[in-house]
Amino acid sequence: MRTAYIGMGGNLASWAGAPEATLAAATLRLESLGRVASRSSLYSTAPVGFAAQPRFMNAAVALETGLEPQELLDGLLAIEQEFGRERPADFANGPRTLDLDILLFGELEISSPELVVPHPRLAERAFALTPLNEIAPQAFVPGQGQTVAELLDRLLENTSRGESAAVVRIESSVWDNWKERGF
Ligand code: PH2
Ligand code: MG
Ligand code: MG
Repeated sequence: MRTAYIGMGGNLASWAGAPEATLAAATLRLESLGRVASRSSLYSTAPVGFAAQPRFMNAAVALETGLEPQELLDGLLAIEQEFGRERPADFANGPRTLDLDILLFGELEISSPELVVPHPRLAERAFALTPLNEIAPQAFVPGQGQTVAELLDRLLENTSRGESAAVVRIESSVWDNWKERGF
């Protein structure tokens, strides 16, 4: 068994409802791939990469799993599809119902055409590092030689003030009660 840290994001409604409901419902579906050992809070985040789209909801989940990396990736892509994820070939950072990314997979380093772990842009992305830091500050990020908490400190030092609206923790009863909604 290993612990995989999954970054979740979305900024379009799905059949489950608004993005926070999609993330809650997707967490339930993650239990088909392992055991959800912990979850971060929910964050409202400014879009990165392509600005003219709604804000995202982001969160991170620790998943204890016996799956191999490619099996986990296949499972995550299938869950994205269940929630209506579309992938236009010419529009990489556009709006989506659900994105499930493997941020870390134990201390594995993977570099295949389908999958790169740790996530190659983790160290640059406060919307991924902030929720991850909540549940795994001491997790070691192979390739960076630093922990999650150290990477987030470094990122925030290099981020100008005035960007405090970029990642905002949100109270959400749908997210808190993910097991009770009965999606
Ligand atoms: N995901 C992206 C690109 N930009 N911005 C935010 N705020 N949150 C995301 O999850 C996100 C993004 C590509 O996966
Ligand atoms: Mg992503
Ligand atoms: Mg993705």
